[in-house]
Amino acid sequence: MSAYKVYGDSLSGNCLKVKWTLDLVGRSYAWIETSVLKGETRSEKFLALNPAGQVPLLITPAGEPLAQSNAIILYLAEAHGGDLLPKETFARAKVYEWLFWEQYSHEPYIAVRRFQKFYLKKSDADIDPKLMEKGLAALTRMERQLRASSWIAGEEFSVADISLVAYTRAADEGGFDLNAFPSVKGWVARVEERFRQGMR
Ligand SMILES: N[C@@H](CCC(=O)N[C@@H](CS)C(=O)NCC(=O)O)C(=O)O
Repeated sequence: MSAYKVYGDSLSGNCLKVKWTLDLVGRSYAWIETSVLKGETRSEKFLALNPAGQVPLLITPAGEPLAQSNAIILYLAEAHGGDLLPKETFARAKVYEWLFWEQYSHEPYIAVRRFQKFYLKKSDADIDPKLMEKGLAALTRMERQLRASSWIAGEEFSVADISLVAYTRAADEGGFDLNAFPSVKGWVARVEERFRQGMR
């Protein structure tokens, strides 16, 4: 069976979600480095594959393209994931809850501030203050959750942890101090350990 292909930028947390999930489920893949900063996501060739002009983009072994990081990791978990999605319906729905929240209330602030500060080298004064305010609100919500449960969506490790760790682990590059969120910091370490164990 031919392998998956991933068009991804190694600097992007959204793309790393796909890499980590493929590594955890033990599927082989070809990684096609596609640089956002060099504008490679806007080339005619890439737009023909993903008209949204964004990475990550998964190409299945059957040649079908699939975009949106959380859709991709859910697909991989359903297709091969074993224990990356709870079997019980409500527990699974809680995973979806966190995945949708990540895209609406976390990534647009924490990832965007990191991109502007760390990659575009904008000064704090040139960054919309709303990004810090909303990013801190997202980390505060996670801190509360992770004081009460081992993993973000409950007592089982899942694709919600993979999704949320992607930009949380790099939040300091966006100017967020994770020392103020000790439960989040401990969880990041546990998720990273899980990646190391799973990929041995
Ligand atoms: N909601 C999308 C966001 C994808 C996204 O924003 N990708 C960025 C890199 S992290 C990108 O390709 N930007 C290039 C562009 O917009 O031209 C996902 O989760 O996959």
